[in-house]
Amino acid sequence: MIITKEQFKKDFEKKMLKLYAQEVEDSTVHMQYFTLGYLMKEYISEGWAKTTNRYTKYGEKQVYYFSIEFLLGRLLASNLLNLGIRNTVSDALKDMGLSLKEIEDVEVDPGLGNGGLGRLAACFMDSMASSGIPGNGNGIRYKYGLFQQKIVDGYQVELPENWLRDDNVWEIRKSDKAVKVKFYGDAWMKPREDGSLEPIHTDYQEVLAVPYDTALVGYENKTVNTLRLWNAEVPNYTDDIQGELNFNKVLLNKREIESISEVLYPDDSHHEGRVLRLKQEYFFVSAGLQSIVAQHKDAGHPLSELHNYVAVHINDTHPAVAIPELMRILMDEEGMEWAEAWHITQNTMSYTNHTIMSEALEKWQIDLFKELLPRIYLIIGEIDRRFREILSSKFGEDQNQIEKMAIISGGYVRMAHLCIHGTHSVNGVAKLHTELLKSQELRDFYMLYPYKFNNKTNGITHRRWLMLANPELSDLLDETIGNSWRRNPQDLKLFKKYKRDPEIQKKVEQIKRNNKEKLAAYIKEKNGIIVDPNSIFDVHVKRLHAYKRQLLNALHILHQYHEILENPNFEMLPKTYIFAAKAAPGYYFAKEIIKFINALAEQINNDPRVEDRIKIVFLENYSVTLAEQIIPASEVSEQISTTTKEASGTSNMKFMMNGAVTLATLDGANVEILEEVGHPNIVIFGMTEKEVLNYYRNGGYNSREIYESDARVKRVLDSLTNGFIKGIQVEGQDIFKNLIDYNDEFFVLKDFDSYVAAQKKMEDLYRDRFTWNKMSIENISSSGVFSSDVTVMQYASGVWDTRIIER
Ligand code: RUG
Repeated sequence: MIITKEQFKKDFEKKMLKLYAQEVEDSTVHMQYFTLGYLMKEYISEGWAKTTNRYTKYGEKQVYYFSIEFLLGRLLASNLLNLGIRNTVSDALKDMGLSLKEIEDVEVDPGLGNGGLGRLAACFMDSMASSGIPGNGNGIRYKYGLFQQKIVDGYQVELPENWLRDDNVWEIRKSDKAVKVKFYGDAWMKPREDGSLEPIHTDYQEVLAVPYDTALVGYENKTVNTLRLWNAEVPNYTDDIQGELNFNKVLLNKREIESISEVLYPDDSHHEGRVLRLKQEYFFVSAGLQSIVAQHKDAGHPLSELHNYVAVHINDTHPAVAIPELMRILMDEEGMEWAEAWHITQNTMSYTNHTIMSEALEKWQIDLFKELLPRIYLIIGEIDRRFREILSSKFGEDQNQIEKMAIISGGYVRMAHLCIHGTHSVNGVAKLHTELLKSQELRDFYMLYPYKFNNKTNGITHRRWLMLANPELSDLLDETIGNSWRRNPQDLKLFKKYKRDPEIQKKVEQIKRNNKEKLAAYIKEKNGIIVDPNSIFDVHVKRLHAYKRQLLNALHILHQYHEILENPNFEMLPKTYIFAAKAAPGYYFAKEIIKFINALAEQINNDPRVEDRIKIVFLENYSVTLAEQIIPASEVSEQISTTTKEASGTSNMKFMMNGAVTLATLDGANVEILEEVGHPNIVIFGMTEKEVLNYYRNGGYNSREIYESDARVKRVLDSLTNGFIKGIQVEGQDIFKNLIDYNDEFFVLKDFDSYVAAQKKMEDLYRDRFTWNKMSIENISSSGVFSSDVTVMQYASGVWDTRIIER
């Protein structure tokens, strides 16, 4: 959009007056944020309405991305950027004596996600809008996000993440678009006179799903897509209650109903928690599909053509109930026959798998499922019966094979199996991951449906992760290669020709230095730790999980500490190890690793013998906004998961785009990063995929042997249990047990030696400034292929069959 400074100032002053009855000069920064936010929403609204009308008018096929998480990050800065008015607004505010940066800092990160899965969904939303793809998000409007992490005495403490405490300027409540979702009750098939069967569902509980819409603004184009998040509310009982509900009962019901959209990933270690999770999943899926079908009918399109107008993407198995729910709507509400409904459903739905970790491939106990979703269970039963017929025709009497692949088996409903059978496309999120799905985890399904399997390597939006997070580097890119990379991120490769240019190298180094200084100031303010911007910033930020091996990193630091104590003249470049990670509340071992890292930090940071050669920082409450600050200041990107375990990773892409060098196992998208940058520009270590698979298949790994034969490993592990590291009596024992008595499931000790060597190699490379800066530039200029703009275009043409609209 085009707006002059003067016009903006007038609008801003008027809006402030309207909202707060106050002049700008008397306003607080809080008021300024809300004024600017609401004004932006006004600016966006015209384009938003036009886009929605355009989609309806031209009957364009629309994508609906169903996801349990959307980890959006702050929206003010990205909306200003995408509207193309960030500089104008910043200048205008400056004229008024205000600071855009300070105003942007008021915004609270939406608590709508946890990690890579949700962040990917957010990147896709930005990229779809920016690429002119008609793409909408569909999810839950959680009142509280995952949790707010505090570190107290080294331990993770979880507090409610009350992100909606103040107004959320970006959303619009659409009460008139509310729908009802049914839980519990009795469902059966009643014979009609003509012999056909009528589905009956009685005595159900109704929940009102009220949508809140948020605009997804495309980058300097005319597209504004919609993220629709559903809020669970008590229906207006006056029409359908026969007076038997007393006030207390209503209140009780209210609590139960509202809890559906209360928190992300409720604790599922007990029955009630598991019921709540399934409730959440069906809630947003049913509401989303009801509204999609209603819109489709309103536009006058025939239902038999739904799949030509609508693509529903199932992001991980959480929205898998979309398959039987669409069947229910088409059959029970629209009177369609099974065969036609199934054809439409399969052709509408596509599925992305994000992990080979079996614990994340959801399955539900039959009893729980049947009680909560009786009608949906009947439909899945029929899908399973028909699927078993297909399997019988392939595998004859091989009952084992049939049970292995069935959807309902062994007392469970298996959601991944449902997804593969009920969709037309199944994709993994990096080449290695997809190959592993095809050859290992989902091999039987690949044999059955080879044509459904495809790879779509993840991506990240360069607008947030480069343009917004690293404005200085963005300016340098504009100065050197022009600004075409902003619209076409693959043009970042033009920057490669500067890799040996001493002047540009110096500028890249200076930009990194400036970002490091800013992060150092943040660390000082938050953690009270003084870190040296001349030290190497070695960064490990992601969810805390044993397979991501924050433990390997911490054990290596402990090893370095021993080296220093043993040899006070031990030579090493000063290093600042930065961690940030949330552990799932019920994941005890992950929390112990957090405590271990903090205990290590406490001891090493305060040991004068270390002479500041090592500093460890654990930044609490990792979030998108924090990542935007950490990543541009990072030099070493720790991507050290056990090979085969990380489906893709996306922070690896963000780091390289900001000039960090990756220290990696050949896992997930690290493999493709290596393909892009080449061996001289990345440091690879650790077991290969074949080795890992061999060990898992044939055994033979004995972690105790390593402990007993490698003196460094022994020294490190013993110091976990002998009181050498203070304050980890319990944690130290547990970590020791995990690595030795339980044989180190994630090969931490097996990879220890090569990790130590890789760290050493990194340090040597860093010493040579020319080489390091060259590597850094190679990484930046090779990162364009990892823009999610590229990924969503691949989905659009290969999976969703959507067109790009620029009208
Ligand atoms: O762990 C994976 C990451 O490797 C991947 O990059 C990301 C996006 O595809 O998804 C993460 N993931 C997987 N998050 N949750 C799961 C399993 O439910």
